Amino acid sequence: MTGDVRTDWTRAEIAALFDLPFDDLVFRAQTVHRAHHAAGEVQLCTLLSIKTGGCPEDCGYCSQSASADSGVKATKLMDPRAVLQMAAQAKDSGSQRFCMGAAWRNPKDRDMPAIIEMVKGVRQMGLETCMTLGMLTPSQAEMLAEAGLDYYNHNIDTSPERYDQVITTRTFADRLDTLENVRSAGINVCSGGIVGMGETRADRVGFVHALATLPRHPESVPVNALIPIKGTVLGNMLADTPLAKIDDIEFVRTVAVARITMPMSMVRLSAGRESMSDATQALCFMAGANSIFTGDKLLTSGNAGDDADAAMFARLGLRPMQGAEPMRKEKTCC
Ligand code: SAM
Ligand code: DTB
Ligand code: SF4
Repeated sequence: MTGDVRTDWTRAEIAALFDLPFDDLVFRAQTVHRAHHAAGEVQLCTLLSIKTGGCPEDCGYCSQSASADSGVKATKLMDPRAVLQMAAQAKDSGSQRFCMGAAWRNPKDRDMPAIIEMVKGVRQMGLETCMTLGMLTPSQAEMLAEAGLDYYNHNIDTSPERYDQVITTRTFADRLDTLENVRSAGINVCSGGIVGMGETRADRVGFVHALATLPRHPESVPVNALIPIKGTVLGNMLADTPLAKIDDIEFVRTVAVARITMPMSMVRLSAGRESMSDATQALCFMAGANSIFTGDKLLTSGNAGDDADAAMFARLGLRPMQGAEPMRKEKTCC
């Protein structure tokens, strides 16, 4: 049960994993983890918001939506030279991957030359490149692949059933279309979602099921804990009902089920670490998380910071992953 990569998981099987006694679930996740990944190694990734705020989409969790009242100021797309400076700093602080995010529904063709310059420049520094720019057409995905983009992040965020309660300006199917365009262009896929948006256990089952039954598992699976941001629909809702915050053990369960169902993927403990104890994070690593965002900022929110992370790594005996993971670039169409 540790060697198989399966894309035929049923919801019932995934629900049964969630239902396991916690010890059994984490033991099984750690066993799968050790069959495919080096124990105690954690990949370090750095995020940069290359175009912040003013986004036309209405994602209920996001501070950058123009429909949120979060106080985030809209900026223009950064100059590629400024992006390269930030990437150089990330490399100096030991990061392996540089993830660039833009608050767009989709990139315009006029944005592509600057984006391509960023991809090429960051890659030349010896960092893995990741972009998250919203929906992509097949030709935009091809352009990014030609520029050498290693990963594209595009989250499914929640279960297919719950999607339209969180976002109304696009559909779950739109999300899958972009993932297919990215895959077909030969770019590695990074796709995950958010836990703690007031969803049910069944939604978490549906969320993992949607990822684990893609024709190929995403190479990276970010699992974010909702950062409840004031002025967003979900931030305001959770401020009114503080008990709705996700239970730490249920969060760890979600990480463990992602690890078991997608054994080869890098499972990233993403947003929300700033408010997690070292103990909860340790359980996430035991449950098979092996990637984090470093630094003191995500896109608009705070992150744990390098000092806190260095202390946690020392406390838990974790090691930063060295070198790039093997690329699996295969075009799936001509
Ligand atoms: N605009 C692009 C898109 O939506 O694909 C890229 C940027 S978007 C901010 C990337 C992801 O960040 C979202 O899909 C969501 O999973 C995550 N995210 C955004 N706001 C969050 C929050 N408040 N808490 C946790 N995760 C969040
Ligand atoms: C992902 O899954 N999480 C990152 C990255 N992909 C782009 C973004 C987290 C954003 C957290 C909220 C903020 O900083 O605005
Ligand atoms: Fe825009 Fe992405 Fe935020 Fe949605 S998650 S509002 S698409 S930046």
